[in-house]
Amino acid sequence: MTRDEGGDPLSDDAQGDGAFVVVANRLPVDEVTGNGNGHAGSGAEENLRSADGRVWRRSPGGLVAALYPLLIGREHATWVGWTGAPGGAPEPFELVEPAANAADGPEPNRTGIRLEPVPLSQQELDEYYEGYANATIWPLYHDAVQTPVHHRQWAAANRAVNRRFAEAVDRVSPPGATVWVHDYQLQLVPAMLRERRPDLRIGFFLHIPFPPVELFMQLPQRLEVVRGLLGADLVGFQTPRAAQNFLHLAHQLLGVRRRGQWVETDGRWVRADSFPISIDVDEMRRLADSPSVRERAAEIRDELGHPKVMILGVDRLDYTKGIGQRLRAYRELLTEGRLSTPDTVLVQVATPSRERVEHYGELREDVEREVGHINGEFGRVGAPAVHYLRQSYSREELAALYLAADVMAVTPLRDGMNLVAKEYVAARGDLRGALVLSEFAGSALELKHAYMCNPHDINSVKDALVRAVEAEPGTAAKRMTAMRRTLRYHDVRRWATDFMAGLRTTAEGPRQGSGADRTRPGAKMAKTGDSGTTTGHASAATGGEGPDRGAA
Ligand code: ADQ
Repeated sequence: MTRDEGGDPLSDDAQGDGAFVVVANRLPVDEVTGNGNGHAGSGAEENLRSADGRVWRRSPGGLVAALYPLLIGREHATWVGWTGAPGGAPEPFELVEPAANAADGPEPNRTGIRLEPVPLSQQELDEYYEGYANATIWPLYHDAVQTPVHHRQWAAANRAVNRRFAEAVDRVSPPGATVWVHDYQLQLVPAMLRERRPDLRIGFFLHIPFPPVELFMQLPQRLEVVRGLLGADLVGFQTPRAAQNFLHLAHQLLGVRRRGQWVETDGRWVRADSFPISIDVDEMRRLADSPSVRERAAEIRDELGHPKVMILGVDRLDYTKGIGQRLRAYRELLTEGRLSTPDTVLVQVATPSRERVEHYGELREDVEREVGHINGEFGRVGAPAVHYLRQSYSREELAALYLAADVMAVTPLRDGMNLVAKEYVAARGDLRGALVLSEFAGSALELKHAYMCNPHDINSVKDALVRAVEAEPGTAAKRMTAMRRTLRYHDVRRWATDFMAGLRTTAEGPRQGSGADRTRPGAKMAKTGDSGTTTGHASAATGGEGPDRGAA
């Protein structure tokens, strides 16, 4: 997609000269080396090329899918991030695409996206990325469904790498530029950047949940992280609950004055609010409507042996996604005869993810063992009960899988949003298919007509699966229609527009009457430094007014 096709969600951005800098752990591309790295991508995703002739491919993942369409074609767009390979980083470069057809002439098309690579050594990757980001913060922010691991050395590496990112942004940002920092790996960047560049307008968006106060209080670097986020003008979250958790925490931990969605810190007002992310709805619709994808969907059913019911799961292989719970629910349904093979088949696509982090290796073993059990018990020659595909796929193949599936099972134990659920709904222009959705996914707040389940309760997952499988076509179509209506007005452009509009208006601060001033005299707690303790935090951690964990 190009930005010309649907207007520019950032065009009314009046900041500075319109310069726009995105900061994320990863650049939006992977380098294609040798035979193409074995990735099953296709089409435009494999056609990106930098000026020095190196070939790049759009990387898979929620953030990239969301932001790439907003940057492409922009004159002053820089993306600061890591290339994906340890060691020295290449010189900054601009992405270009080969001419799409002869009419474009021999000149490749400029994308306008300047990539500013940030180098990371192998040791930094171990400590900052796999350690602090993915073994400390990730589990802590997902309800501690795995025990967070704390190492002071990881926290030090996190600090050093966040500083390097802030320095890179400082280097590439013209005066008055708008900077949008993304996600849990870079929570210290907003404050580090503000210290160097008070002229910048800084937004931060957290793609994962923000935990309730009592959980967050476990983090040894809790003060540093909250102060880091408060360096932004606008801190965006996926859900209102997450924003409330953060506001409540800032008030409790730092004693900052609060007014509605705003808190005052160092003489500035910072807004925290929810901006639920979405997908490029038109792209998914177009894909699902294309004859080749439709043919491929029919072919998939054919290859599966024409089952009556195809259930689909598509997830990164992550313990938050509830893949184990889903498999267990499916096995019990087969055992009890509420579902049967070969009439029913489960296709589980599990993208390899964070394989060097210990919990992930264990998860993979558990999932593969369970798949083996189910197939051993319920499979037949040529007709396994579970098709387990630990691979990445092209957008086209994913769309075909969505179209082929009667039931889409999205059962995370906790998820910031979950784009797969939205992609499935966007793909089902035929109004067929049913979505089983965890009430602990951010998307459950919008996709209210899904078959909801509590993945912590296997019976609940089983019941939702059976209700979805047995759904009467008219009812399923009504549910799908309602969910598609919601998505139509909440696509990724709307997300970006809302966030950027919110960021612009932070200059005005909270208006009088925009919310109650929740400052309570005496609420301020004594602070003893970044890793120190606070007096009175026990009451903050367990205070009755603290938001609970329920997502829906
Ligand atoms: P993720 O945890 O990665 O994202 P999700 O929101 O589902 O989860 O996004 C995954 C994306 O990767 C989807 O666009 C999906 O199509 C794609 N994908 C999944 N499996 C794939 C495969 N095998 N091959 C190719 N592509 C695949 C994080 C947060 C989420 C939040 C997003 C965006 O954890 O809660 O919704 O960021 O903010």
